[in-house]
Amino acid sequence: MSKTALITGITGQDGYYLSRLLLKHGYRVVGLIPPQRQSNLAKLGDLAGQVEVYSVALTDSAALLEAVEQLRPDEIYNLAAPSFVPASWSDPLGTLDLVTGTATRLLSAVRQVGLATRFYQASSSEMFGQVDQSPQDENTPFRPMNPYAAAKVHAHWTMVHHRQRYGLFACSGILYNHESPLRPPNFVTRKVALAVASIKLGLSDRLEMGNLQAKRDWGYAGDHVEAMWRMLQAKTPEDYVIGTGQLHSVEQLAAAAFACVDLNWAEYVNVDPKLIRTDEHFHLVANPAKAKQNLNWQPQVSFEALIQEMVLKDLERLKSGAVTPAAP
Ligand code: GDR
Repeated sequence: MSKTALITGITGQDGYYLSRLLLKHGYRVVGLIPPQRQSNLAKLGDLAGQVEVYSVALTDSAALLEAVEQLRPDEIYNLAAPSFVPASWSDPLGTLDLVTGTATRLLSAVRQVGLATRFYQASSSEMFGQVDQSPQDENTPFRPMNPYAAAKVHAHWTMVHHRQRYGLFACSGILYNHESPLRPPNFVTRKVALAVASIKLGLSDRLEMGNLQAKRDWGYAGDHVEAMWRMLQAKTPEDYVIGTGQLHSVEQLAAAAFACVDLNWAEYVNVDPKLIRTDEHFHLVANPAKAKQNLNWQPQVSFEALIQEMVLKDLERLKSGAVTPAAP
Protein backbone atom coordinates (compact mmCIF):
# COMPACT_ATOMS: atom_id res chain seq x y z
CA MET A 1 0.00 0.00 0.00
CA SER A 2 1.27 3.46 -0.81
CA LYS A 3 2.38 5.76 1.97
CA THR A 4 0.54 8.96 2.81
CA ALA A 5 2.45 12.20 3.31
CA LEU A 6 0.98 15.46 4.57
CA ILE A 7 2.70 18.69 3.63
CA THR A 8 2.13 22.16 5.07
CA GLY A 9 3.40 24.93 2.84
CA ILE A 10 2.84 22.72 -0.21
CA THR A 11 2.31 25.69 -2.53
CA GLY A 12 5.77 27.10 -1.83
CA GLN A 13 9.00 26.32 -3.67
CA ASP A 14 9.95 23.39 -1.43
CA GLY A 15 6.38 22.10 -1.46
CA TYR A 16 6.61 21.75 -5.23
CA TYR A 17 9.92 19.87 -5.28
CA LEU A 18 9.00 17.68 -2.32
CA SER A 19 5.61 16.77 -3.82
CA ARG A 20 7.30 15.87 -7.08
CA LEU A 21 9.76 13.61 -5.25
CA LEU A 22 7.10 11.91 -3.12
CA LEU A 23 4.80 11.35 -6.09
CA LYS A 24 7.73 9.76 -7.90
CA HIS A 25 8.12 7.41 -4.94
CA GLY A 26 4.44 6.46 -5.18
CA TYR A 27 3.14 8.41 -2.17
CA ARG A 28 -0.36 9.74 -1.72
CA VAL A 29 0.45 13.43 -1.18
CA VAL A 30 -1.97 15.65 0.73
CA GLY A 31 -1.48 19.39 1.14
CA LEU A 32 -2.83 20.93 4.33
CA ILE A 33 -3.90 24.27 2.90
CA PRO A 34 -5.66 27.13 4.73
CA PRO A 35 -9.00 27.98 3.06
CA GLN A 36 -7.82 31.46 2.01
CA ARG A 37 -4.79 29.97 0.24
CA GLN A 38 -6.58 27.43 -1.94
CA SER A 39 -6.06 29.57 -5.02
CA ASN A 40 -2.28 29.18 -4.56
CA LEU A 41 -2.62 25.56 -5.60
CA ALA A 42 -2.12 26.72 -9.18
CA LYS A 43 1.51 27.38 -8.19
CA LEU A 44 2.00 23.62 -8.20
CA GLY A 45 1.50 23.73 -11.97
CA ASP A 46 1.67 20.27 -13.49
CA LEU A 47 1.46 18.64 -10.02
CA ALA A 48 -1.75 20.37 -8.95
CA GLY A 49 -3.91 17.55 -10.29
CA GLN A 50 -1.81 14.85 -8.66
CA VAL A 51 -1.94 15.99 -5.04
CA GLU A 52 -4.94 16.05 -2.72
CA VAL A 53 -6.00 19.13 -0.81
CA TYR A 54 -7.22 19.11 2.77
CA SER A 55 -8.57 22.50 3.74
CA VAL A 56 -7.60 23.47 7.28
CA ALA A 57 -6.50 26.55 9.22
CA LEU A 58 -3.00 25.91 10.57
CA THR A 59 -4.00 27.94 13.66
CA ASP A 60 -6.80 25.50 14.56
CA SER A 61 -5.52 22.75 16.89
CA ALA A 62 -8.75 20.73 16.88
CA ALA A 63 -8.99 20.82 13.09
CA LEU A 64 -5.36 19.71 12.71
CA LEU A 65 -5.96 16.85 15.14
CA GLU A 66 -8.95 15.81 13.04
CA ALA A 67 -6.84 16.00 9.88
CA VAL A 68 -4.22 13.66 11.34
CA GLU A 69 -6.93 11.30 12.63
CA GLN A 70 -8.67 11.15 9.27
CA LEU A 71 -5.69 11.06 6.95
CA ARG A 72 -3.52 8.76 9.10
CA PRO A 73 -0.25 9.98 7.58
CA ASP A 74 2.96 7.96 7.51
CA GLU A 75 4.92 11.19 7.23
CA ILE A 76 4.32 14.89 7.87
CA TYR A 77 6.52 17.60 6.39
CA ASN A 78 6.00 20.92 8.15
CA LEU A 79 7.22 23.47 5.63
CA ALA A 80 4.70 26.28 6.22
CA ALA A 81 6.31 29.52 7.38
CA PRO A 82 6.83 33.08 6.27
CA SER A 83 10.19 32.67 4.54
CA PHE A 84 11.37 36.22 3.74
CA VAL A 85 13.58 36.97 6.74
CA PRO A 86 13.43 40.83 6.84
CA ALA A 87 9.60 40.72 6.91
CA SER A 88 9.72 39.13 10.36
CA TRP A 89 10.79 42.47 11.89
CA SER A 90 7.44 44.01 11.00
CA ASP A 91 5.44 41.13 12.53
CA PRO A 92 7.53 39.26 15.13
CA LEU A 93 4.54 37.84 16.99
CA GLY A 94 2.74 36.74 13.84
CA THR A 95 5.95 35.04 12.68
CA LEU A 96 6.35 33.25 16.01
CA ASP A 97 2.74 32.15 16.01
CA LEU A 98 2.84 30.72 12.53
CA VAL A 99 6.26 29.07 12.78
CA THR A 100 6.11 27.71 16.34
CA GLY A 101 2.35 27.43 16.60
CA THR A 102 1.97 25.20 13.54
CA ALA A 103 4.85 22.92 14.57
CA THR A 104 3.50 22.59 18.12
CA ARG A 105 -0.07 21.90 17.02
CA LEU A 106 1.02 19.26 14.50
CA LEU A 107 3.41 17.53 16.92
CA SER A 108 0.73 17.51 19.56
CA ALA A 109 -1.75 16.01 17.07
CA VAL A 110 0.72 13.27 16.11
CA ARG A 111 1.27 12.44 19.78
CA GLN A 112 -2.45 12.35 20.56
CA VAL A 113 -3.44 10.22 17.59
CA GLY A 114 -0.70 7.76 18.51
CA LEU A 115 0.26 6.51 15.05
CA ALA A 116 3.91 6.00 14.14
CA THR A 117 3.81 9.14 11.95
CA ARG A 118 7.25 10.49 11.12
CA PHE A 119 7.63 14.26 11.37
CA TYR A 120 9.92 16.64 9.50
CA GLN A 121 10.46 20.18 10.80
CA ALA A 122 11.82 22.78 8.36
CA SER A 123 14.57 24.49 10.32
CA SER A 124 16.97 27.09 9.00
CA SER A 125 20.64 28.04 9.05
CA GLU A 126 19.37 31.44 10.23
CA MET A 127 19.08 29.77 13.65
CA PHE A 128 22.89 29.81 13.92
CA GLY A 129 22.92 33.59 13.40
CA GLN A 130 25.97 35.24 14.93
CA VAL A 131 28.37 32.32 14.69
CA ASP A 132 31.88 32.11 16.04
CA GLN A 133 32.73 28.94 14.15
CA SER A 134 32.55 28.08 10.44
CA PRO A 135 31.41 25.82 8.96
CA GLN A 136 28.49 24.97 11.22
CA ASP A 137 27.33 21.46 12.09
CA GLU A 138 24.67 19.83 14.25
CA ASN A 139 26.54 20.78 17.45
CA THR A 140 26.92 24.49 16.70
CA PRO A 141 24.97 26.64 19.21
CA PHE A 142 22.05 28.75 18.02
CA ARG A 143 22.44 32.54 18.30
CA PRO A 144 19.50 33.86 16.24
CA MET A 145 19.69 37.47 15.05
CA ASN A 146 16.12 38.19 13.98
CA PRO A 147 12.51 37.27 14.88
CA TYR A 148 12.30 34.72 12.05
CA ALA A 149 15.35 32.86 13.33
CA ALA A 150 14.19 33.03 16.95
CA ALA A 151 10.84 31.54 15.95
CA LYS A 152 12.60 28.74 14.05
CA VAL A 153 14.73 27.98 17.13
CA HIS A 154 11.60 27.72 19.25
CA ALA A 155 9.94 25.36 16.77
CA HIS A 156 13.12 23.28 16.59
CA TRP A 157 13.27 22.82 20.36
CA THR A 158 9.58 22.01 20.52
CA MET A 159 10.23 19.23 18.02
CA VAL A 160 13.23 17.99 20.04
CA HIS A 161 11.11 17.95 23.21
CA HIS A 162 8.45 15.83 21.52
CA ARG A 163 11.10 13.40 20.36
CA GLN A 164 12.75 13.15 23.77
CA ARG A 165 9.69 13.12 25.99
CA TYR A 166 7.19 11.21 23.86
CA GLY A 167 9.49 9.18 21.63
CA LEU A 168 8.16 10.62 18.36
CA PHE A 169 10.12 9.99 15.18
CA ALA A 170 10.74 13.68 14.56
CA CYS A 171 13.64 15.30 12.70
CA SER A 172 14.81 18.80 12.02
CA GLY A 173 16.52 19.69 8.76
CA ILE A 174 18.66 22.77 9.30
CA LEU A 175 18.69 23.96 5.71
CA TYR A 176 20.89 26.63 4.23
CA ASN A 177 19.63 28.80 1.35
CA HIS A 178 18.14 26.70 -1.41
CA GLU A 179 16.95 28.15 -4.65
CA SER A 180 15.27 27.35 -7.96
CA PRO A 181 13.35 29.05 -10.76
CA LEU A 182 10.34 28.84 -8.40
CA ARG A 183 11.85 31.28 -5.89
CA PRO A 184 9.75 34.45 -5.57
CA PRO A 185 11.56 37.59 -6.89
CA ASN A 186 12.05 39.16 -3.45
CA PHE A 187 14.83 36.63 -2.73
CA VAL A 188 18.21 37.62 -4.04
CA THR A 189 18.91 34.75 -6.47
CA ARG A 190 15.61 35.16 -8.29
CA LYS A 191 15.80 38.95 -8.14
CA VAL A 192 19.15 38.76 -9.92
CA ALA A 193 18.01 36.11 -12.42
CA LEU A 194 14.93 38.09 -13.42
CA ALA A 195 16.89 41.33 -13.68
CA VAL A 196 19.62 39.74 -15.81
CA ALA A 197 17.04 38.24 -18.16
CA SER A 198 15.17 41.58 -18.35
CA ILE A 199 18.39 43.50 -19.11
CA LYS A 200 19.43 40.98 -21.75
CA LEU A 201 16.11 41.43 -23.52
CA GLY A 202 16.33 45.24 -23.31
CA LEU A 203 13.43 45.46 -20.86
CA SER A 204 15.48 46.97 -18.05
CA ASP A 205 18.86 48.68 -17.75
CA ARG A 206 20.05 48.29 -14.15
CA LEU A 207 19.83 46.29 -10.95
CA GLU A 208 19.63 47.84 -7.46
CA MET A 209 21.14 45.59 -4.79
CA GLY A 210 21.87 45.52 -1.08
CA ASN A 211 25.15 44.31 0.41
CA LEU A 212 27.30 42.78 -2.33
CA GLN A 213 29.76 41.36 0.19
CA ALA A 214 27.14 39.32 2.09
CA LYS A 215 27.79 35.62 1.65
CA ARG A 216 25.53 32.61 1.59
CA ASP A 217 25.69 28.82 1.12
CA TRP A 218 23.35 28.54 -1.88
CA GLY A 219 22.10 25.12 -2.95
CA TYR A 220 19.39 23.76 -5.23
CA ALA A 221 15.92 23.24 -3.72
CA GLY A 222 15.52 19.91 -5.55
CA ASP A 223 18.62 18.57 -3.81
CA HIS A 224 17.61 19.82 -0.38
CA VAL A 225 14.13 18.25 -0.42
CA GLU A 226 15.79 14.91 -1.18
CA ALA A 227 17.57 15.28 2.17
CA MET A 228 14.23 15.94 3.93
CA TRP A 229 12.83 12.70 2.59
CA ARG A 230 15.96 10.70 3.44
CA MET A 231 15.81 11.93 7.05
CA LEU A 232 12.39 10.34 7.47
CA GLN A 233 13.53 7.04 5.88
CA ALA A 234 16.47 6.66 8.30
CA LYS A 235 16.60 4.14 11.14
CA THR A 236 16.69 6.77 13.87
CA PRO A 237 15.26 10.29 14.07
CA GLU A 238 18.07 12.82 14.04
CA ASP A 239 18.73 16.40 13.05
CA TYR A 240 20.85 17.33 10.06
CA VAL A 241 22.63 20.35 8.67
CA ILE A 242 21.91 20.51 4.93
CA GLY A 243 23.93 22.78 2.67
CA THR A 244 26.59 22.67 0.00
CA GLY A 245 29.54 23.64 2.22
CA GLN A 246 30.46 26.43 -0.22
CA LEU A 247 30.18 30.16 0.35
CA HIS A 248 29.57 32.67 -2.42
CA SER A 249 29.12 36.41 -2.12
CA VAL A 250 26.21 38.33 -3.60
CA GLU A 251 28.76 39.90 -5.95
CA GLN A 252 29.81 36.43 -7.16
CA LEU A 253 26.16 35.57 -7.64
CA ALA A 254 25.63 38.68 -9.78
CA ALA A 255 28.82 38.00 -11.75
CA ALA A 256 27.77 34.40 -12.45
CA ALA A 257 24.25 35.42 -13.52
CA PHE A 258 25.37 38.19 -15.88
CA ALA A 259 28.05 35.90 -17.32
CA CYS A 260 25.28 33.47 -18.38
CA VAL A 261 24.17 36.06 -20.96
CA ASP A 262 27.66 37.41 -21.74
CA LEU A 263 27.24 40.66 -19.82
CA ASN A 264 29.50 42.28 -17.23
CA TRP A 265 27.68 42.68 -13.91
CA ALA A 266 29.67 45.79 -12.89
CA GLU A 267 28.09 47.80 -15.73
CA TYR A 268 24.55 47.25 -14.44
CA VAL A 269 24.60 46.75 -10.65
CA ASN A 270 24.20 49.67 -8.20
CA VAL A 271 24.18 49.43 -4.43
CA ASP A 272 21.13 50.97 -2.81
CA PRO A 273 21.92 51.61 0.90
CA LYS A 274 18.23 51.16 1.76
CA LEU A 275 18.52 47.48 0.78
CA ILE A 276 21.44 46.79 3.14
CA ARG A 277 20.39 44.74 6.16
CA THR A 278 21.49 45.72 9.65
CA ASP A 279 21.27 42.13 10.90
CA GLU A 280 23.52 40.76 8.15
CA HIS A 281 25.82 37.80 8.67
CA PHE A 282 28.65 36.63 6.46
CA HIS A 283 29.80 33.21 7.63
CA LEU A 284 26.86 30.82 7.52
CA VAL A 285 28.19 27.80 5.68
CA ALA A 286 27.28 24.16 6.22
CA ASN A 287 29.34 21.19 7.18
CA PRO A 288 27.03 18.52 5.73
CA ALA A 289 29.31 15.60 6.70
CA LYS A 290 26.70 13.91 8.90
CA ALA A 291 24.11 13.96 6.09
CA LYS A 292 26.66 12.49 3.73
CA GLN A 293 27.62 9.74 6.13
CA ASN A 294 24.19 8.77 7.53
CA LEU A 295 21.88 9.62 4.62
CA ASN A 296 24.28 9.23 1.71
CA TRP A 297 23.14 12.73 0.71
CA GLN A 298 25.19 15.10 -1.40
CA PRO A 299 24.19 18.11 -3.48
CA GLN A 300 24.01 17.28 -7.20
CA VAL A 301 23.56 20.71 -8.77
CA SER A 302 26.46 23.18 -8.69
CA PHE A 303 26.11 26.89 -7.90
CA GLU A 304 26.86 27.82 -11.52
CA ALA A 305 24.37 25.32 -12.94
CA LEU A 306 21.69 26.54 -10.54
CA ILE A 307 22.15 30.19 -11.48
CA GLN A 308 22.19 29.32 -15.17
CA GLU A 309 18.94 27.35 -14.86
CA MET A 310 17.30 30.31 -13.11
CA VAL A 311 18.45 32.88 -15.69
CA LEU A 312 17.43 30.68 -18.64
CA LYS A 313 14.01 30.06 -17.12
CA ASP A 314 13.41 33.78 -16.68
CA LEU A 315 14.50 34.48 -20.25
CA GLU A 316 11.94 31.91 -21.40
CA ARG A 317 9.22 33.31 -19.13
CA LEU A 318 9.81 36.89 -20.29
CA LYS A 319 9.72 35.87 -23.94
CA SER A 320 6.42 34.06 -23.46
CA GLY A 321 4.93 36.84 -21.31
CA ALA A 322 4.60 34.53 -18.30
CA VAL A 323 6.27 37.11 -16.02
CA THR A 324 6.67 40.87 -16.08
CA PRO A 325 10.19 42.29 -16.37
CA ALA A 326 12.15 43.35 -13.30
CA ALA A 327 11.47 46.95 -12.35
CA PRO A 328 14.52 49.06 -13.33
P1 GDR B 1 18.01 34.91 3.23
O1 GDR B 1 17.67 35.06 1.67
O2 GDR B 1 17.63 36.12 4.01
O3 GDR B 1 19.43 34.43 3.34
O4 GDR B 1 17.01 33.74 3.69
P2 GDR B 1 17.70 36.31 0.66
O5 GDR B 1 17.75 35.73 -0.70
O6 GDR B 1 16.59 37.29 0.93
O7 GDR B 1 19.09 37.07 0.99
C1 GDR B 1 20.33 36.48 0.74
C2 GDR B 1 21.44 37.49 0.92
O8 GDR B 1 21.46 38.44 -0.15
C3 GDR B 1 21.69 39.73 0.39
N1 GDR B 1 21.19 40.75 -0.54
C4 GDR B 1 19.92 40.86 -0.95
N2 GDR B 1 18.82 40.15 -0.63
C5 GDR B 1 17.65 40.47 -1.20
N3 GDR B 1 16.55 39.75 -0.92
N4 GDR B 1 17.56 41.53 -2.10
C6 GDR B 1 18.65 42.29 -2.43
O9 GDR B 1 18.56 43.24 -3.22
C7 GDR B 1 19.88 41.93 -1.83
N5 GDR B 1 21.14 42.45 -1.94
C8 GDR B 1 21.93 41.70 -1.14
C9 GDR B 1 20.96 39.69 1.70
O10 GDR B 1 21.38 40.76 2.54
C10 GDR B 1 21.38 38.33 2.19
O11 GDR B 1 22.68 38.41 2.70
C11 GDR B 1 16.77 32.57 2.94
C12 GDR B 1 15.28 32.23 3.10
O12 GDR B 1 14.98 31.15 2.25
C13 GDR B 1 14.97 31.83 4.53
O13 GDR B 1 13.60 31.44 4.62
C14 GDR B 1 15.88 30.67 4.91
O14 GDR B 1 15.63 30.30 6.25
C15 GDR B 1 17.34 31.08 4.73
O15 GDR B 1 17.57 31.50 3.40
C16 GDR B 1 18.29 29.93 5.04
